[in-house]
Amino acid sequence: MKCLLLVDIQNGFCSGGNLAVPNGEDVVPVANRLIAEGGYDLVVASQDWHPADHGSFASQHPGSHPFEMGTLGGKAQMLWPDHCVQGTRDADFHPGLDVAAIGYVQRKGENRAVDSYSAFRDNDQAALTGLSDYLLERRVDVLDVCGLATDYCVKASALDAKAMMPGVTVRFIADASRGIDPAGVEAAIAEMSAAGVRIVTSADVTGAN
Ligand code: VGL
Ligand code: ZN
Repeated sequence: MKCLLLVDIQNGFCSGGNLAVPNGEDVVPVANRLIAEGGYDLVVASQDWHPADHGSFASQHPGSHPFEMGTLGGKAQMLWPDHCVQGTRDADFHPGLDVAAIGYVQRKGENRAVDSYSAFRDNDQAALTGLSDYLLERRVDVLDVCGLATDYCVKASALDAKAMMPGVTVRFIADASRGIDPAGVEAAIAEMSAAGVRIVTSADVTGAN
C-alpha cells in the first residue's frame, strides 16, 4: 500500500493565516497533482487543532512574544502566534485542496500542555495519535510525506514515520512542501536524509507511474 501524508495544509500556514509559511499555498496544486497522478492507494492528512489556550501560544505566556523561545512542561518550546484554533477558519484545510480524496484526518495539538509537531505523537514522544496503527493496519509500506512546515511538522512527521514504522519506506516530497526558515529547511532535509528518509520531487513520484 502506497500512502500520501499531507501535513497541515491549513489556512493558518498559508498567506493570510495566523502562522503563515512563506508561499505555503504553493503546495496546494502540487498536492492535488500528487493525489491525482501519484498512484496512491490511500491519502491521509494531519490537521493542527489547538484549543484557544494552547501552551505553545505566546499569548499564554505573559511578557513573551511570538517566535521567542519559552518553556512548556519544563522543556524548551518555540512560542507561536495563536494559530489553528479548533473550529476556526485558520484551522480549516486550504480551500483549494482536494479534501474529497482524503481518507483519514489525524488531528493533533489538542492537549494544551504539550505541542505536537509530528502527526504520530506529541513532542514528548509520549502520547501516540494513532496514525501509525492506522497505517500499519492498512499494510502501508511506502509513505510519502509533504506539506507545511518542512522545518517543523513535516520533518517531525517524517522522522517519526521512520522511527515508529520500521520497514516502511518514507519519502519527503520537497517541492510539495514549504518551510518557515530557509536555514531550518536545509537542516531539516539533512536530518531527514541522515535518518533514512528519501528526498524526492513530485516529478519523481508521478513519473514512476
Ligand atoms: C506547525 C508550528 C506550530 C507546523 C504547527 O505545522 O509545522 N508549526 N504548529
Ligand atoms: Zn501548532
